[in-house]
Amino acid sequence: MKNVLTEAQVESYRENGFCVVEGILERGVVDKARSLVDDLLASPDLGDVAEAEPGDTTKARRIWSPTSRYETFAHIAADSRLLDAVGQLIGNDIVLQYSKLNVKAPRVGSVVEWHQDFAYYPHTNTDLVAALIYLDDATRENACLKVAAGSHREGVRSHEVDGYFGGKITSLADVGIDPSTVVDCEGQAGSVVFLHPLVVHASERNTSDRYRRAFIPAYRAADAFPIYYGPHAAHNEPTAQLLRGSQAKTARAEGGVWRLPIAAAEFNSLFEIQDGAHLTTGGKTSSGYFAHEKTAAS
Ligand SMILES: O=C(O)CCC(=O)C(=O)O
Repeated sequence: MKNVLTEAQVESYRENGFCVVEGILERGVVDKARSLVDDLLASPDLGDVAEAEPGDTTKARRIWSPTSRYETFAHIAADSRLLDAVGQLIGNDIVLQYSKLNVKAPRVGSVVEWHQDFAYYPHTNTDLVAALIYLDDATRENACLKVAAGSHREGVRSHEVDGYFGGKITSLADVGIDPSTVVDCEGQAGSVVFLHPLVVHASERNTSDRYRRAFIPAYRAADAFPIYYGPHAAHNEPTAQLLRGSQAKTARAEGGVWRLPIAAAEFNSLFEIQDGAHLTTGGKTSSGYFAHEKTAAS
């Protein structure tokens, strides 16, 4: 195991809840991934592979679980330098929890509202890290990620809307976050933004003429186990995979009280719950984990 991150980068992650790192992945690997996504997005019908932008079924905003579908992404998620870096943040017994690929199409890309990943996927401890890998150069103009620096230090904030999990923090001020702490995570294609699971982050609509696409493998320490098995969290578990080190024989628990993401109806994605679309499209099926089921008519 090598030290891929500098001490300053590790320190920045601990202090601020994130760090942006260039040069971990080889350029050719990132180019190959981008061209695979170009080909996919050129396909007239993405079927079950992607979630479309609302109102424009020709444009995808999310490609589901790319590591389960495409070797190119499975290889990147298991890249030894990337895992070396992840190991510096969460230890060297590393499980790939899930993966996704967010597509912000030119002049379209949906907003991602302020949220903490841990609010969606609470675990027994907080040694989880998402690696957001830009496939395109990302700047403010094409809606790079924004992070509220240091916001990971105050636990899980409320993501409730009307008494149920709504997948977002409606206003930074409401949860006591100073807007001046917000940092734009700009980076060249191939840069990796390592995100602590409690850091509050978001991104704007893409108002530029350029794509902003990001592949996001999410990792956890092998001894971090989910404590919530509602459908949106449980569906990741069958594909969770130990990538390095040993399977845990014990679960490590951090003390405290964690909020559970109990939604009013089942949802397919962060976008859907943040929009409230799950309430009007009827979600999917009823489940013991939901407080009640809403239908298209409600
Ligand atoms: O792609 C982005 O800008 C944000 C990604 C994110 O926070 C998420 O999908 O949970």
